Amino acid sequence: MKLLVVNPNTTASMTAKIGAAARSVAAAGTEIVAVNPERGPVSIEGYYDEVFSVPGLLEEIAKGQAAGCQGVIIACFDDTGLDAARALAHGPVVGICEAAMHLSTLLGGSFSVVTTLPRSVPAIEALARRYGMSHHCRRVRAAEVPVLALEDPASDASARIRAEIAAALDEDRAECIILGCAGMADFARSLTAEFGLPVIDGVAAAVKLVESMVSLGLATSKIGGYAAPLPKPYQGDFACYQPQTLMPPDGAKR
Ligand code: 5HY
Repeated sequence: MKLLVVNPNTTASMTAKIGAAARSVAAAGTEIVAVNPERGPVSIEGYYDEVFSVPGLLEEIAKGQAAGCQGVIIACFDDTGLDAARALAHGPVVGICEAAMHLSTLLGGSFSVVTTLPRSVPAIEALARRYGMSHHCRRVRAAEVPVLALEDPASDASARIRAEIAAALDEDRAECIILGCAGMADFARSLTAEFGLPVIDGVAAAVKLVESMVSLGLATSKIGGYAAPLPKPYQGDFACYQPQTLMPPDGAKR
């Protein structure tokens, strides 16, 4: 099978890291196609960045689907554009936050999330409520690490993340830790060993969940809220995003 992993920000080095993390857990028969949009924010830190990452995300999903991808992983911990992506895509679409939270509940009774900046915390808390995880989520913590500091080997990002995990163990009674940024994907295995509890990376969790659904022949239900977008004119610069343009009925390559 072929799965599409979309980093909705436009930082190629982060996309490469995410792709490597996805390939490290993918099954032998699973091809991972890791992409990012050409247009949009270099990192997603809060609601405003998030909105401007969605058009590029949807473009990449349309291209990936035309290239034969059977499932989609949204590799941003805000699960950016998840509902629109599910309406657009034919196969299953999973965001890394939702995947990590569900996987965590199968491993422990509670979790804390360690994300990047304080501005990202409210959105993740809202996702926990939306996903029915409020009674599992002990706390969403910020390590005070800008997203792109995770791309800088000279930064103190790793030390800050580990300090926040230690605080979560001391203060939250968390039985699992979830890494709250796709850019942390390469830390999970070493942190699990170092701290002696499940430290979950949403990229890996989402890849295995989408793999499972595709192998079960399951896809997003299209009879309700995730029904395919209705063809209609979109005026002005957004004409390229009108459903019949972005996803031509004949599935032609864009
Ligand atoms: C992410 N931002 O996973 C989120 C994390 C955050 O560019 N990729 C980003 O800080 O919200």
